[in-house]
Amino acid sequence: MPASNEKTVKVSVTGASGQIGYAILFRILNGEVFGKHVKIDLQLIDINVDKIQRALHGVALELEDCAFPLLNNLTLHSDPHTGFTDTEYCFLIGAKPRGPGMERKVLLQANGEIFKTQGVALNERASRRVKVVVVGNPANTNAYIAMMSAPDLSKENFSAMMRLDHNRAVNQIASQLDSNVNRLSNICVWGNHSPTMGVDITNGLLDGSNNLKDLLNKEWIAETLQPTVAKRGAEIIDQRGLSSAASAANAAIDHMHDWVNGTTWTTMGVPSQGEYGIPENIISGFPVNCNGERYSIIQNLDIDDVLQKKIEVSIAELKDEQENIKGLL
Ligand code: NAX
Repeated sequence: MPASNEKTVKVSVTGASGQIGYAILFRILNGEVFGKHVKIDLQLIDINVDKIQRALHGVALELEDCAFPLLNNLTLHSDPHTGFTDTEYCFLIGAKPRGPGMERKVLLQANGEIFKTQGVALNERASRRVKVVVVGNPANTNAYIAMMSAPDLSKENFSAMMRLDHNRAVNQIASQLDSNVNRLSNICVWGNHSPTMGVDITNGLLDGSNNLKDLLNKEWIAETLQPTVAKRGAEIIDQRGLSSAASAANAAIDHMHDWVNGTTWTTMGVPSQGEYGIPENIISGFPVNCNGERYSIIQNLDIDDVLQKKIEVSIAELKDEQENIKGLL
């Protein structure tokens, strides 16, 4: 018999039969986001094309076959309105991939329409406390579109995943220092989830007290760290023949886990309220703390000229993306 005080959360995942979906669902049901004692009503959403819906049914069969004790209820949807009903935690992963020769503008438009529909559905159906992380690319602008299409929800409900860039940076730094990632703190990534993002180690620490600024040289940061993180996605496609999936799923789990459970100093893509001169509503990577309920952007940090220039370039790219989808909103 379940204990009467047992908690159940409602979680929605779009693009559930895709690569990242396949890598994330089993971990969510294993308790890696909400804990080992929180039951889950899982609402899976993918588009209504026969082959894809069959694939989604196949994923559902496998989820059932895991006999996860935390799985309370599993439902499959092609309509986000039903898939988002009362949802409290939402992973927006599904998006249209960039086809060969497809212009970025065309991709922005196609995905813009998807995220507008999903924003409207969240506005109508989701819990007012819903936490949304957008993974589908272009993640920051898709999150902006969903947020602007959901006027009855708080802007704080929406975020974009910058955690993969963050994790990539942390791993590179740990490896350069021949250290462990656990010994590093206060690192973040600013701007867009794209090669323009800016890795920031200005406040970074090793073992809580040694400044990374004193341990890493400027040339390595500019010539190795920054480009390695910027091009990592392309490097993985080149080597694996497919885009990053398990590491992206892992980053989405880290993102939601820390938002739900609290943390100090991580990176989230969240709407600006004018912090650091970044225009209002631009969804940029920021250093944040989370208190288990809400995130807060860390204020009053020093930004040197090199980083400032990088942030400006990345924000200009985000403004350009917004300009391209203006007609949708
Ligand atoms: P896949 O093509 O394997 O899967 C995408 C799934 O989304 C498919 O099953 C598709 O049918 C579904 N889908 C498409 N439109 C939908 C809609 N309107 N509603 C619901 N489902 C829909 O892609 P995958 O490798 O899983 O990547 C998913 C997205 O993540 C892509 O946009 C990708 O570019 C993006 N990524 C974002 C990252 C980030 O750091 N923010 C990193 C990894 C990844 O590249």
